[in-house]
Amino acid sequence: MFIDDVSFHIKAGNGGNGVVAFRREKYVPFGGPSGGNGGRGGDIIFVGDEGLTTLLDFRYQKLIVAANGENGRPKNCFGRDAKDVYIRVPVGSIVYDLNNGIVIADITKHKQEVVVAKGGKGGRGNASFGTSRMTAPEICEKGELGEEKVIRIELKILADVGLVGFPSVGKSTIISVVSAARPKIADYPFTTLVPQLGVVKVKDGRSFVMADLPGLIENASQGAGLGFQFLKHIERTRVIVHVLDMDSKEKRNPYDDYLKINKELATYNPQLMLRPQLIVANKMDLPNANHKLEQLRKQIPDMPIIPISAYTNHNLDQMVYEIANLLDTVTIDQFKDDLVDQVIEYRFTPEQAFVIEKDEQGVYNVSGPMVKKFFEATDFTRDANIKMLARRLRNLGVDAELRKLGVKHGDTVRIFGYEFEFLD
Ligand SMILES: Nc1nc2c(ncn2[C@@H]2O[C@H](COP(=O)(O)OP(=O)(O)OP(=O)(O)O)[C@@H](O)[C@H]2O)c(=O)[nH]1
Ligand SMILES: [Mg+2]
Repeated sequence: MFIDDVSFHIKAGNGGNGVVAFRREKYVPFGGPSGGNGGRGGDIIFVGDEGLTTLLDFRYQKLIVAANGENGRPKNCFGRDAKDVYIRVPVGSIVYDLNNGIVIADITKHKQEVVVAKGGKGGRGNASFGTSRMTAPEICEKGELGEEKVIRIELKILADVGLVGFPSVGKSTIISVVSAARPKIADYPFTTLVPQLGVVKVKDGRSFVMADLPGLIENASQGAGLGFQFLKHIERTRVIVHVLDMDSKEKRNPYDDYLKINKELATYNPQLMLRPQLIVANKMDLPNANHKLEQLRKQIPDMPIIPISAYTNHNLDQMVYEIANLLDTVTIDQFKDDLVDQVIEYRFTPEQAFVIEKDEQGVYNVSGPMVKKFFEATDFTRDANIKMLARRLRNLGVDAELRKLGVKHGDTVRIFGYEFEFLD
């Protein structure tokens, strides 16, 4: 089965907590703070793998988690960092964050690595807070939470050239004679159910990747046949090779086929019509083929048409050569815009400051990623930690901003659901 669209949950590891501890050893006169830091939570990293061609492995996947970092321990022992989790995905995978629809990874190369969920940093233990003025700090941080996302992976296979055409025109036969790919070949429609990739070597040393795609029929762009699911795979090819059967048993005419397939491509995505196209007139060994080729040349005088027979291997070298020449005139970047609407490089949460909003009850709501980070790092069971949070918010400018907004002694300030009294 060919699976090219899956969604599931991912959760990177939380950072381990820092701890509070003091050294109390027999012969050490001044036992200082000795609580170690927590370890880092594991990242979830996607890696491009050219050996994979479908997302089948993810079919039953609901959740991928990375382990949490270990908590810090006394005697300055740091918690161990958790192992990162590496997940292999096929080259051509586009990863979306379903919360905002943004593309968080576009895996286009073998072994390309992208962190799709970042593990939390470990919290600091009290040993990290000791200074000459504060020799016995009772503060420690909780580990940062690992990122959690619902993602969708869409696979759009990557090939230089895509073979398109009606079923049974000979697409699979062509790829089988010009590359090492061995797809199933038969004279019934929709023999090919899964895109097949093959590397084609040109005699002059050039090479390119060809994709044999399942056959298209009229209204494929509306979902007829298998077409729709596979039309998207054409989007990422640089050159479209349009294969025509020059003597179809089904009494179809090559020119009509040509128009119909182009109409489906245009309906699916008008940008596809800007893609360089080359017509391959196949099955030239059949009796009526020469006559039909003459006609076709008159009907489409401005398009290059290459007559071949995949069956007798006639003219294959020329076909391969022409495809390679056409490929040399286009770079994938020319199509970048219509490939993925909005690609962003993976970035850590922007550490912007904070937002304060006053609601009808006169409560000041403080939010923002930085505040959230401090808040989550706070272990509220220790007074010293709460004081540290207050100090951090003050340093961030939260107090000053609250005052600007008119906060008074005794007013309520809400931070992520927790309410505090503002004390001046
Ligand atoms: N006579 C002749 N028959 C051919 C030629 N190329 C392919 N065929 C035959 O046409 C039939 C269909 O070939 P396929 O390669 O499976 O066609 P396809 O376009 O991949 O078809 P789908 O996968 O169903 O879309 C098979 O019986 C082939 O043997 C050719 O050059 N000449
Ligand atoms: Mg086929």
